[in-house]
Amino acid sequence: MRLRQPIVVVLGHVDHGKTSLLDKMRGTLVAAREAGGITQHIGASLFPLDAIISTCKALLGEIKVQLKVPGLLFVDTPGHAAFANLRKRGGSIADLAILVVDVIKGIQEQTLESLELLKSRKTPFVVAVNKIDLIPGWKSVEYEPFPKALQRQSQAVRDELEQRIYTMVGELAGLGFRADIYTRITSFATTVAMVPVSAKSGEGIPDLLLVLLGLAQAFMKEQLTLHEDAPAEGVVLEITEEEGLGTTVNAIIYDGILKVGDRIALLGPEGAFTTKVKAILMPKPLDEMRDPRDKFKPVDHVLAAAGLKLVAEGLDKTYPGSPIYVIGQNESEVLERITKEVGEFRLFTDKVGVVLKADTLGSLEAAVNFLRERGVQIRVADIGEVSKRDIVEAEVVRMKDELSGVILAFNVKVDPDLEREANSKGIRVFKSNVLFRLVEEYTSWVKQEKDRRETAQFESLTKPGKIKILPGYVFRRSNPAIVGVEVLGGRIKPKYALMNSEGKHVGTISQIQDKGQNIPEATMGMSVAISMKEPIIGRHVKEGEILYTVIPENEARLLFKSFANRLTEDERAVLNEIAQIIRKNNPLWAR
Ligand SMILES: Nc1nc2c(ncn2[C@@H]2O[C@H](COP(=O)(O)OP(=O)(O)OP(=O)(O)O)[C@@H](O)[C@H]2O)c(=O)[nH]1
Ligand SMILES: [Mg+2]
Repeated sequence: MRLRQPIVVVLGHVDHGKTSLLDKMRGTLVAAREAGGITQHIGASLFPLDAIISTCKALLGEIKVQLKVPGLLFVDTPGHAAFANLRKRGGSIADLAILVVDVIKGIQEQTLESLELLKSRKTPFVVAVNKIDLIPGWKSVEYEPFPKALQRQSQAVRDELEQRIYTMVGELAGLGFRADIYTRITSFATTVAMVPVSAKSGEGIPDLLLVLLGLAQAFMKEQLTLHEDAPAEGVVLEITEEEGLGTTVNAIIYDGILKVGDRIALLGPEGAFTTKVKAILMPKPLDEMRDPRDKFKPVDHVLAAAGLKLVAEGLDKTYPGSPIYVIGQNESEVLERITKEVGEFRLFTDKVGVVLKADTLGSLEAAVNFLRERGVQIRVADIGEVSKRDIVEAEVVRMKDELSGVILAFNVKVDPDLEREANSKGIRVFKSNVLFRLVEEYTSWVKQEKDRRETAQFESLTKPGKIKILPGYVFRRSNPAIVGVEVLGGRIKPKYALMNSEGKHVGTISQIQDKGQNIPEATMGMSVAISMKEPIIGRHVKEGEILYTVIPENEARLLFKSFANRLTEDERAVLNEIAQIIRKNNPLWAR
């Protein structure tokens, strides 16, 4: 059984040191030259096993693990967004990832986004706690293993580092990841290893390489088995124009063998299509490159895992994140597979849901999964800029549900004229390059709008109120009747109808006055004067009588079912009294 190189991806927040870390790792291996150098791939670098081992041995002493993978293929620092494109059905083509976190800055927005992506793609990862040389007082020795480097430091430096790392451990725990410094881990299967490193001076880098190899070795035998004769499977990373070659794609092949002349199936905006591989290009070694335009050397086949450039007709029709499947026996089967695969997240439905646009297949898939996890309905999900058609779709949705009639633009440009057009139709366009911020902006807007609407609806409902006609305070008997009342519970407002304790309507409040001034409402404990056109005091209403506000049944039902928590305690009590009165004749009232 032959194993292939694990594909390793470096991701993390901007400026936390992804590129530097990869460069520094390259640096140590280049130094171990006699062991066979690094092979440059397209968009990736292959660190051969013997070079890694001899580096680690020199620094860490004898290595116990039996290592069988032929090396590590590092995909050149795609960053968190491009990581999404390293997709394959149900996961990532990255076997392992290094999440780089700046020890001074800690976990930041794109770190969170990276963690989300790693979680949703189920990619095992190591946390490189980078820039430890920036801890004040740190004494550097190039490429020293971390435990040794730590011994060299003063107690204050050690405490500072420890405290920063444990803050991070706490944050990771809050996000659902158990993590610890790799030297303290007993089970790498259940705990994320943290390796303190400096991409500047190289401390911790041997440890990082060894932890990666150990993880690959221990947990991924199955996944890393190379099917040497199987038709290749890969993914499009980038589409690039090359002088003299036309449109080419940079791709990673993660299983099987790819040969010149193979027919391959890919995906694009028009759906699945096939083409024939005209050439497979790898980078020329630097010493063979005479002319900077002469960067590539053709090869007739490659085995996984590899980063390469493909030349073929029609590659301008594909997009980043597209699968690449070599067609073996059955072309229609492969096309069907590829179409089905993308059908799960390129959506054109008539659901009442949002319109989602993203820049690549990978980012679209990530966004669809993210929205689904949060229960957001999606009507359309597609790749590309926001278009007139998207506005039309959102408009249709908006007629049924204003809160879903929106456009979410993830990593795509939005033409200002189109956005204005959308806005003029009341359609909001949410845009961001950070997925969880995009979704959070949308969901918190939805929440605010719902709150606002709920408040407006609650305000419009008739509130429970209970008053007593004060004996000796009849200012006018009729036309209109004007009496002094005390509010015993809840509230009264002008235009509220009143009933007596038998449920009989006695009149409607015209005005409420307090010390001769009209007021908009009176609440529990207030004594005020009210005027009513209808009743004659002494005949329809007696001095000292208790009256209640008349609440329409549908409003009462809402108060009971949806707004009970917004009512004050006295309002709730009065509402119950009112219900009891009416239910004597109508037991099902407001139920
Ligand atoms: N002191 C110190 N500086 C570092 C270290 N790693 C990276 N830097 C510096 O941090 C800055 C950002 O490093 P990069 O490697 O470009 O970071 P990146 O994560 O690749 O950044 P983007 O690709 O822009 O997302 C550079 O100025 C580096 O020199 C480190 O370990 N120690
Ligand atoms: Mg970088």
